[in-house]
Amino acid sequence: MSSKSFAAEPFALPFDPQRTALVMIDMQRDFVEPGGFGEALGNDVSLVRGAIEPCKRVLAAARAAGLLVVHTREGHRPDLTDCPPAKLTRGGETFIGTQGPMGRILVRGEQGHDIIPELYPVAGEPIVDKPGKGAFYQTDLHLILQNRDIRTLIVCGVTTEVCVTTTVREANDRGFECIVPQDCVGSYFPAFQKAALEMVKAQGAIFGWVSDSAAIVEALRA
Ligand code: C5J
Repeated sequence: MSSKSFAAEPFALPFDPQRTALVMIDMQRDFVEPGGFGEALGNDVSLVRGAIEPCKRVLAAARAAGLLVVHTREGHRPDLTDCPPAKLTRGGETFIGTQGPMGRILVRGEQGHDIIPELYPVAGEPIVDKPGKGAFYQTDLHLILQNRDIRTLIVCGVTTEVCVTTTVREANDRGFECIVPQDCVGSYFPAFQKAALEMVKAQGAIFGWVSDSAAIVEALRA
């Protein structure tokens, strides 16, 4: 057992840096910049942008500590054959695949689908393209983590109550221990942010731990 641990709620989480990965969920222009999918759905993207700077600090610390860093992107093939009809026309409106200021919304290869420059992957960091909210669904993320014998996931990104906690739930069921730095995740709905984080750590870490960027950076540097 490693002597390192993350300060967290509901209790400290021991970790081994060689078996820990940072998973950066969907920090794409489509979710955090005006003109993308998030805004098309009627959201104020300024609400999620507060996560960018803390994510930058955790990303830098993870890279310096030699952690595996994985980035995910939500989006679809240009012909939308991997987009379920129910997702395409959710709420009676069609946004996915339509033209926006950053190209076709939530379509792979378009400017809006790309990761924001502040958190851009560097060579050697896998990028996992996912058609759904969970990062394990119809992707090779599990295989990538298994091949590196990863056990602990630091999960950052957007949005907290959608793709972040869907992924944490999927990971927990697959035997990973997940820690979510609360300032590194963002929601368009402050009440959902609060409730989603409460749910993660409730009942003795029912599906994960909650911490913050300062505690993660400190533990990675120790
Ligand atoms: C959403 C996501 N909110 N990345 N996607 O539709 O959370």
